[in-house]
Amino acid sequence: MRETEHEAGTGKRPLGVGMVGYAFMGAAHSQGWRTVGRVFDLPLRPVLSAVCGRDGSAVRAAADRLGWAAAETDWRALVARDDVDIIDICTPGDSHAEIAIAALDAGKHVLCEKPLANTVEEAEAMADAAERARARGQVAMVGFNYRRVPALALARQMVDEGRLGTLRHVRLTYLQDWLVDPAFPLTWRLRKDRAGSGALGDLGAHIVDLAQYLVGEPVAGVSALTETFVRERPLPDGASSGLTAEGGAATGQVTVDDAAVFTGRFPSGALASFEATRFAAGRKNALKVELNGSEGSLAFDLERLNELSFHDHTEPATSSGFRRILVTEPGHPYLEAWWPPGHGLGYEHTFVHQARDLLHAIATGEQPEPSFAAGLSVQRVLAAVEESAAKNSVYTPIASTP
Ligand code: SOE
Repeated sequence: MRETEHEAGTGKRPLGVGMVGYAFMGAAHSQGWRTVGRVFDLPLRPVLSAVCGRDGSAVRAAADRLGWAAAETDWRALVARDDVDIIDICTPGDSHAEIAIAALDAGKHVLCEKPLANTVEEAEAMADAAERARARGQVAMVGFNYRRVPALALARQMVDEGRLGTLRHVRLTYLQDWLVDPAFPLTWRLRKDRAGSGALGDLGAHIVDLAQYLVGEPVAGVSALTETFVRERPLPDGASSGLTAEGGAATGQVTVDDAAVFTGRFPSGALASFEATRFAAGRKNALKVELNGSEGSLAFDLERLNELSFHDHTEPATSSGFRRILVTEPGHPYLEAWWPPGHGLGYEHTFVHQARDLLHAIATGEQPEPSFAAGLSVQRVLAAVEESAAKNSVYTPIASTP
């Protein structure tokens, strides 16, 4: 994107963003792009150049609502635009590979929503394209936004600093309840051809990525069970997004899992347990992490996202115990740029931090994390979970990402 007269001399190079998809994730990413330059001091300034969707009038309305300068109805036209430097992919998984590879091959940087793809083969092709693009100075990142919760970034720092000693157990659950009602319609999120898998790829992908991020190693193998509790649902009647729709009289088959429960091993010897479901009545967006090491433990709950619980096991047993760290201080990850000490953040801020990390990577030339290789590594775990579950929980080793 060319520097305009207005920006010349400010030291902020404008970088055009083109986003594909404008439903829930598109709205969350738009919020991130709109806010990041006002909060973080970066050498680059994102410009919301154009948003893309197939329905012309709906995408134009979304552009107005979400703050995009233009609307496109063909993602290829978006990729071809001169005022677009970053392609942000917020579509269902069945289109990730095609759009991301085309965008990278066209010289654009790419941010892609999670899970990276619907299959390992697609994820491999995407990681290859990202590697080729890297040699040309482009970056590619997966939208595992929970890495950008300050408390979880702090947890990672504490693991790196050795505050937990040798990790023994990691325990992650991600529970929601929006499918409990059997009348909830069969939206794209319940179709394998669109979404790749169900709770596994949608929620399990987040906790697998977090586990690998926090432990610093890829999962080496898994034993899994998956289940589809409601196998037939009403087809959506009229317009639907993944999470909201009205059901009609006709019904169809659910082709994804409703829940996945699995255990895993890390090469270091740490054991992991995971549970992902959209059937946990009363649990709205309940992502919990617990790490137990030889020197201490950490616990996190997304429903209390400004807090991290820490138990220092090197303290005397008579006075030690879990204590609450309020992750709201300027010395904590991302927080210096926000409000005065003690003022917490929320879900939406993770998308601002995600945009910040991508722009920082572009400005410095460093490859951002999670890279497409990290996304591929998660994809391999998801595939191993499905393979293990198909064999009634047989332990399934995972070839590590080179
Ligand atoms: C729905 O389950 C969903 O919107 C996921 O798709 C997101 O990745 C998660 O962050 C919130 O829940």
